[in-house]
Amino acid sequence: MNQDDYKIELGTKACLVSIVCESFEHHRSEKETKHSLTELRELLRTLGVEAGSEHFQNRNKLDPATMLGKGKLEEIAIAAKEEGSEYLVFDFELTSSQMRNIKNITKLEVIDRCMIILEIFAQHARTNEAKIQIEISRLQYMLPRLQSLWTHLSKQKGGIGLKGEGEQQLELDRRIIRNKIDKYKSQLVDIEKSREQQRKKRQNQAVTAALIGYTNAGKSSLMNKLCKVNVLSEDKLFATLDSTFRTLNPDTKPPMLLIDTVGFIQNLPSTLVQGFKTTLESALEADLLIIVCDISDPNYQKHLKVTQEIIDELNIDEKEQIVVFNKRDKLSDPFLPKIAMRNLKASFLISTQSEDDINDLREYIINYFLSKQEHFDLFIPYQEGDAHSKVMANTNVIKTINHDTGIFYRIKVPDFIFNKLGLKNFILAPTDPNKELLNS
Ligand SMILES: Nc1nc2c(ncn2[C@@H]2O[C@H](COP(=O)(O)OP(=O)(O)OP(=O)(O)O)[C@@H](O)[C@H]2O)c(=O)[nH]1
Ligand SMILES: [Mg+2]
Repeated sequence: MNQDDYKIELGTKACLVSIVCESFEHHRSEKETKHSLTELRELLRTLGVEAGSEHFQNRNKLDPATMLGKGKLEEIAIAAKEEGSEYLVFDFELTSSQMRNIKNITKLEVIDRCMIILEIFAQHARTNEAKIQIEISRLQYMLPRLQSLWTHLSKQKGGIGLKGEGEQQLELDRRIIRNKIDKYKSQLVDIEKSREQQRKKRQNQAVTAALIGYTNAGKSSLMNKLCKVNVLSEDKLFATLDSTFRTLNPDTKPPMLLIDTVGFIQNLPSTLVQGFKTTLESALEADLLIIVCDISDPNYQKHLKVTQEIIDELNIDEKEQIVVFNKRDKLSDPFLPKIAMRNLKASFLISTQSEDDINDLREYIINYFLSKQEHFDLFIPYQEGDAHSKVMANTNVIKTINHDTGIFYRIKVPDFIFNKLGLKNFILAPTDPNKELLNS
């Protein structure tokens, strides 16, 4: 069996199914369940699958075999067939046997939210690393579910059962998949090594801010506008699956870089969380976290919460953060931003469509980084041509005063850069009377 064999066919239609049950470990209120179903609808749209009717059942007790009750499933199956839905998409992770049992009752193809997200990720991955990570996640997801996937396949291929030869084949497939996972993992180790080298290089030569936040918040659009470049931004969930670096301001020294990252979503498949931590690790190197949030989304608070949870999980909660509330052009309630921004230390309300907003934010970020740099006062004799070039090329010159024998400089630069420039001998002593010149 090839993992590409099992795919949701594009252009098909699917019914959305969920449950409200307090004894379910992923229990959500009825309101949250409905919101999540709306998000699932968006995920299906992104994948190119038509979303049909939505169903959920309120239950006191779970049925571990089928989650929802048999009667309810039969009722959903009738509605699905009537509207032409071939799939039932469950908004939570199903086990292999649950999938099989539900399929037996409904006679419809059964998939879950995880599989939808995995499919979207697979469609959108661009770099080799992202592709491999998603392949690993897909295989890990498939491994315990092979049997039910096999039933689906054998039906597709003309009803070959799963007896005898089928069982052997299944075992063989499991082994092939495990081997593939191992192979991909070792490829990833190699890629991560070279990524680590690039990261070290960048850390020494640049300061970075990472754009992070819920999927579709507008991170890539913001990156495009702030850096005046073109990173793919689309009204699709998970348009960006790789970390992309761009220069925010080429005139500052060292250059300031922005990192665009993969979007977050609630209930990310557990197999993907691990894989994608690597992609998000580029945020680990950032000096500043810019959390982007679509304030026009009714669930913006939930989105912020999910983002904060992932920040905590990555152990980067100590980093300095600013929150950028985006899409203010879509807001109708003028009080909402006041409420949203009330308890936040540094926050902005912007629209990526407003040039003024973008300019203000860019200025804030640049000033933030400049404020973190240190002042150095230097005197460099004229004959030290090399030192003058280093100052001009690697530091932000705030002030210069020409003297008979050389130049006084006041520069701003992070100390880790200054220490490497070999200019320490030219630093003016704190008591040097010429310091007054630079202060004036
Ligand atoms: N109305 C409005 N739409 C915006 C604004 N900013 C971005 N968008 C739209 O929102 C959609 C998503 O934008 P992206 O920049 O792709 O979002 P993202 O956060 O990078 O999404 P992922 O890569 O999926 O995580 C696109 O259709 C953008 O055109 C804004 O300020 N106002
Ligand atoms: Mg993006």
